[in-house]
Amino acid sequence: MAGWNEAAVRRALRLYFIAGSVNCSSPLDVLRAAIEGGATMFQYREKGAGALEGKAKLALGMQLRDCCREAGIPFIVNDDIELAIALDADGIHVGQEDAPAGDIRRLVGAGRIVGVSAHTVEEARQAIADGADYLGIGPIFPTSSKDDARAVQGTRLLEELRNAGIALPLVAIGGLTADNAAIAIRSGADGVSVISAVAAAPSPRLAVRQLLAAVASALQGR
Ligand code: TPS
Repeated sequence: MAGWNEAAVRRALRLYFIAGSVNCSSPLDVLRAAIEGGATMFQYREKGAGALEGKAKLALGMQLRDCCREAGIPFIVNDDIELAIALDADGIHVGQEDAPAGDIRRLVGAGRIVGVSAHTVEEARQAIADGADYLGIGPIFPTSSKDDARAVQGTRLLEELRNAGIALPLVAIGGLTADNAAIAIRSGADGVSVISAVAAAPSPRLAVRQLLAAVASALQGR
């Protein structure tokens, strides 16, 4: 199994696209376009009203996984440990409401990426102690893509974590677009994670390109 060291994870977080069948009518087409645009990582998140279950969830996951494999970008499964293992995913992302990160790390072993959503410095420290490879920090701005999203927190936590000396790869999420991505990067994020800015864009390929350009120039100026 591929080894994902910290530098590789940090690079992959630059433009982390998340989607499932609830976010767009053809996730596979949108993923292909996002990869053409330069997406560096993908999370299969099959959640919300009308989300696929069982065999249909697995079947779409296989297609999306194969697409990521072909492109050489990490394929991450949201929340569902059984699915992550069934799909031989490169990793899994869990929130604070999901299984504890320590349990997830024990179940998936050292070879897979474990990502954890954190909303406070305490949650971040716990996730790191539990063996997280990266943290998802947000929502930075208001989001309509997550029903149970926490309160908007701006860039405060990103700054707090970096000021506290936490060096783990961090990805910003929540309402991010090409117009505001630079703020998150300047505040300490290694990249941005998006659903709607790409999944609902007229051209997902162009949306990714514009996001990447914003991230790259903000990283340079840091
Ligand atoms: C890496 N999460 C927080 S806000 C949000 C999601 C799915 C919606 C963003 O949509 N960090 C990572 N993965 C996750 N699944 C979460 C956090 C949870 P939009 O870009 O449309 O605002």
